[in-house]
Amino acid sequence: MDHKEQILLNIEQKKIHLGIIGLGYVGLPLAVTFAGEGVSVTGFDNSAERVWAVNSGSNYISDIDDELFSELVQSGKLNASDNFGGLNNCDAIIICVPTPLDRFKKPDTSYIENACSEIARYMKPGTFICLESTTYPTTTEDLILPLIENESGLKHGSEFWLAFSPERVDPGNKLYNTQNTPKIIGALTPDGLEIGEAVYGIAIENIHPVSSPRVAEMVKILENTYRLVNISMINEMALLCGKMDIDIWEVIEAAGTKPFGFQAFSPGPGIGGHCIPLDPFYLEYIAKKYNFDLSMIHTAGHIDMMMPHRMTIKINSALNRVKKPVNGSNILFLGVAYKPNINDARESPALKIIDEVEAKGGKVSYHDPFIPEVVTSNGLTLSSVELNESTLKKNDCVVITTNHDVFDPGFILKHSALIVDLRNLIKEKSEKVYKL
Ligand code: SAJ
Repeated sequence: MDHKEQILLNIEQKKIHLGIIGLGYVGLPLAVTFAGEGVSVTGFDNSAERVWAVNSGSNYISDIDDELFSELVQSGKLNASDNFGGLNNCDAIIICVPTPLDRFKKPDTSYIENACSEIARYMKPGTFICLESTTYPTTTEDLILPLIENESGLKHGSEFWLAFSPERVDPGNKLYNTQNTPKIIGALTPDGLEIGEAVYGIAIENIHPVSSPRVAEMVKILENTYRLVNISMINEMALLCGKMDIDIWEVIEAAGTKPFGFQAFSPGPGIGGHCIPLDPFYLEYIAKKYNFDLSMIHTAGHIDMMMPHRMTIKINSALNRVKKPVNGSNILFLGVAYKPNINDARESPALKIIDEVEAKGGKVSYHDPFIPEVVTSNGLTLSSVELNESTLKKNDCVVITTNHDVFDPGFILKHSALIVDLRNLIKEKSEKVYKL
């Protein structure tokens, strides 16, 4: 029996051992989904803290059910390790590591390269390897393939197979999860695609194969570029409407009555998260290799980069109308998570606005029920304050930066002297509310 026959048989009998590198908001839900289908899964992560948390059954990803997580760990179906030597026991390895930008907004593929070097060092012949991290098209064929072949001495196509299958995790989404979100996969060979579809078919309901890894890589980055461009576009429209005394929210609601050809996006203080504001710049980067300037991404990025500054000006204008300078005013920010009902503040525009306002002398504080403490990029360490009548009353301005469902608009409106509402939380018209 050759390697391909062997792995397909093991998949069919759910006897494969799956390794997942990177136990973040993508890797851990994926590990739980496979373990929940009876596959034995080892998660690999450099963070001893995360490894300890997994092996002690304490879940740290809010979208995962705590009880299920603990059961899977206790049953031995799911475990974690920071010793990558364990990759030698894996029949299939899925890479879910970060793909950030460096300080110059250029792709940082070091996490992918380090993971692939560990795989090449320990993998056994007959292993299926799939990258899920969002990256620029051609990464799988031009970066990963030669790295693994050279460092492992194994031959792609007969001794290992390589594919790309983008993650589509939407943190906080109660409707769509890892199992029921359609999964795109592209592989370098037909055998690799057949094996990849069989692996993912164990745990995911709907698999959509495409003709190559670069198509799959482009699918994902198109999805996120679509969001960056449209969110930036609606934010710029909101700023114009503010100058023209037009309620952008009324415009969007009315435009939404068109039953075709329009998708509503909500204006906000800027785009947070570790995907939408970053991933498209991987595409802008690789396009230059083909002498192609993706001007839409560049422009959308510029608009988004300016949003926190424009929000600071809005706060300044609101205080100015009640004859108060930013300097010396108490300013309370409601919500620092990058979007509602989640506990993640990465790239959150709220933190960028807090830094700008604090730099102008504002006495800043925040309340976020999901995030007890933050450190801003200027190194400001803040703890979430209680949200009650006295907190609201003692602030000169309350800024709504994230519209968590738990926030009570009526209560906030009643007890605040001045509100800058950047998320359309307060629907009631009021002289003391300034909208985006
Ligand atoms: N935002 C707006 N207006 C909108 C939509 C979003 O201001 O109309 C803001 C949000 O507040 C947030 C940022 O944009 O700060 C990004 O929000 P998001 O939900 O688009 O992004 P993520 O990073 O939480 O998750 C997205 C997934 N979201 C959706 O599909 C709705 C999906 O695009 C990807 O699976 C995921 O990024 C990823 O990993 O790429």
